[in-house]
Amino acid sequence: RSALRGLDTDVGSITKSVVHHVQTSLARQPHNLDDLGAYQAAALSVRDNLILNWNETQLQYTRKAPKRAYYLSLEFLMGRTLDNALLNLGLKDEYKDGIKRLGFSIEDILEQERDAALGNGGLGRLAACYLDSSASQELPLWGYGLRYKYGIFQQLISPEGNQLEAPDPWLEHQNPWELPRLDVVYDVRFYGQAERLDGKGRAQWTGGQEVLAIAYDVMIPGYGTQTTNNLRLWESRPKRGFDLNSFNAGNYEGAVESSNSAEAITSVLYPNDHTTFGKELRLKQQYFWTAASLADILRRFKNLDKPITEFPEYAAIQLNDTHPTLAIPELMRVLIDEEELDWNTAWGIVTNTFFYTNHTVLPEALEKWPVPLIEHVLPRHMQIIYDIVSLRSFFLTRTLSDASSSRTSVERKFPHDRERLARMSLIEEGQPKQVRMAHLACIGSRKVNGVAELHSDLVRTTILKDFVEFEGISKFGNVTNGITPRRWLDQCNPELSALISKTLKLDKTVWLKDLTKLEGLLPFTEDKAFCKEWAAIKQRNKERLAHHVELTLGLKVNTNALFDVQIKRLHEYKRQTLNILGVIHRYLTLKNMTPAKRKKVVNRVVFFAGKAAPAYYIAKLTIRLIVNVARIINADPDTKDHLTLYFLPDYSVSLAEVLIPASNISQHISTAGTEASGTSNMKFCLNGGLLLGTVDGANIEIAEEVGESNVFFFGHLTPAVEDLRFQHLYHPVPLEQKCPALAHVLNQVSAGLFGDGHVYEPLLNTVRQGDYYLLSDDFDSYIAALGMVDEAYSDSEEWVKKSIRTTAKMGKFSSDRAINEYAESYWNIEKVPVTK
Ligand code: 26W
Repeated sequence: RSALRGLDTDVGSITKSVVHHVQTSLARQPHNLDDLGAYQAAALSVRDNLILNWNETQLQYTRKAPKRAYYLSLEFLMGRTLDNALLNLGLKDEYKDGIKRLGFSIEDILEQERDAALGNGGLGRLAACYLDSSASQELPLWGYGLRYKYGIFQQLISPEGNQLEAPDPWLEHQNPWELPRLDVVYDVRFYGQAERLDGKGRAQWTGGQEVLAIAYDVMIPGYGTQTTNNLRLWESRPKRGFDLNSFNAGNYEGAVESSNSAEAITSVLYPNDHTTFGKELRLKQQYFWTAASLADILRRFKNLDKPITEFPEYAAIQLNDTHPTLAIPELMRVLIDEEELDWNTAWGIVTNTFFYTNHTVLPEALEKWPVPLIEHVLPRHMQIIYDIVSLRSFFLTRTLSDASSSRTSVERKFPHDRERLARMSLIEEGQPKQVRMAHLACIGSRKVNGVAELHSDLVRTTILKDFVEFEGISKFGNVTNGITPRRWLDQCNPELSALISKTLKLDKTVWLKDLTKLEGLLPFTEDKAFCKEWAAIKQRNKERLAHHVELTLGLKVNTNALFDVQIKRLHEYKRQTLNILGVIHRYLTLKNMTPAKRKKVVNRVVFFAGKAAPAYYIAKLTIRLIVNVARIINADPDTKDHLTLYFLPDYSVSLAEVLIPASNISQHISTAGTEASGTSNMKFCLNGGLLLGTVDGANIEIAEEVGESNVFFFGHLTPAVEDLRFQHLYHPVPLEQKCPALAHVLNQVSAGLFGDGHVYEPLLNTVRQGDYYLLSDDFDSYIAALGMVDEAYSDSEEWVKKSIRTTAKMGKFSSDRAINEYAESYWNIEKVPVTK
């Protein structure tokens, strides 16, 4: 099988093609080549295949002119491409052989590739999974994002245990996976003046700074299809290289300054998630990207020669969180000022084009931009936002035909309810006034969704409650997140994938595209040989991880212990602190045991990995505590056979691909109601790791699928959280009384068991004072749940069955299911088979 067009795919031809690229593209000698060179040549050879499929796909899209969807995301956390491309093309074995003939090993070559890490965490990785699924499902979808020169920072850990940040120069060696499109260029304006022209809301925007947006295309191959979709990333360039007038006046610095500031726009990914900063450069990124993407989408539509009012019949634009919300006033600007449409027609088009996905209900993560900043950077857009608020259409119904006839306003629907008006306004009063981007995204969109059932309920009943009451519930849906089983099972766990194919007697191309087929594994929980093989693969994956730790940290890991993994961005709501305090509790308990008793406990190795936002002090302190706890307990001869702990630096997609298949249990322990969905929970379960978690996000739906007896739940439920926080504030109970076990752990840290206790006071105080994330309320049940994990793990036969059942019930969480829900119930797009 091969998805190739035109190129020969026998091993001989592949070898030839790689050698050809060594000699021509790289201008090097095949007999004098290192792994990096071999990687580059192999990548270029694979790329030739992708390009042919890409061309064919785009040709079909142009010819058939279907409705298309566009996924606007500031982050695409793609990871590595070569292995994925080989698997999707069905050419892994051929290239493996071809590379071997040239004297290289495919494993070593794959390791040469740097991750494309243009994202922070869940939101960016979700976008990457959705691109894979769109191509695999033959759906006409393009991604639009920014081509950051520097992706997420590289994390180093200092000897004291502090996180240090270093830049990520991922483009240092050429990137074979992108095609510069120097001919696809748009002007983007900033600053300047906006002058109103007439009473119809039209205006002219002039002056200021103009910047060029240049397109780079990244090919997205589908699995077992010819469809190869596109991810278009914009790079900013100065419109004029430098200002000759300043140069001639002897002002060299001034002359290069404008070029610096233009290039700055796409220079770096902002490394914070869940906190907003209100930085001008971030606002410029958001506008630069939405303006270029919309111009590109509009140009493509105009080639169809249809009336502009039909735009929503040809384009659906998905807003990945509120980051691209400026696309809403930008489309209004183009339609009114350039296309000269009247306001209502323009608003009708806008509200039939956009779709908004919310990814978090945490208040500090909800974007707000100061009105004076928008006025300064985007004066015309500020006018339009004010017009949406006051003048014209604040909350028209969304059908084009009756836009003007069925005009209703909040005031008319809820007379004299001034508080409601203030709550719903796009502008938050204060010093300065701020634009609430979630409100703008909501009223400017056809539909709004959350990313797991509980989260979507919270969106409907908390942050957008007033909008539900005003616009009706049917606009507010749910699409539970998903993950691509290609990368997150076949690629990262090839042995398990092979065992599944063998057992189901199905080619992997079948079950990887219909993941519910995994249910066919259920009867095999009774098959001893199968269970044994299942367990052996998990064991080998643990050894692979141990090997990685030895290579990178020089430490030997006990692979006979239970592997317990928590890997995600560091954040108080995700409660890594709960985990590390639990580890300390376990350590103290072990210390108090006799050696004979210790021998009876389940041995455990705990892994942490994750980055903290560079300015997030408490999160960084948590890393420091983890590293120093590891230093002490890993060296304690009394306990080190029973409990060890590792913080693996520089968490990435590639590291996740090693960690996830190796886990026995993974932790997803956010305070109830705070984690919108989580997606790594799905990845662990798909790889037969069990889940220890709170009743939050997609954990709930995972438990519904696998059955509560196969997950370890603990902690308070969402409805209790508000009351508990109220009690913390108004009826605080001393920690020693409320949770003595936790109080003892905190005291030991304070007393200096893990180095200078002083250092950790600010972190410990988040628990002692206020305890916003309810560690003291959940600690006892957390420890109890860990005990239940130990007990279950002791019964190794039953554990393997749980593991198999978990994998078997993961069908729902394929991103193919999710992308099809978006296609059908949101975007209204259809498959476009690509065949000649
Ligand atoms: C402006 C700062 C900022 C940056 C990123 C605020 C918020 C974000 C993201 C919305 C945060 C994020 O990544 N949310 C995660 O989205 C995943 C995919 O839906 C979910 O699985 C995670 O639960 C959610 O935390």
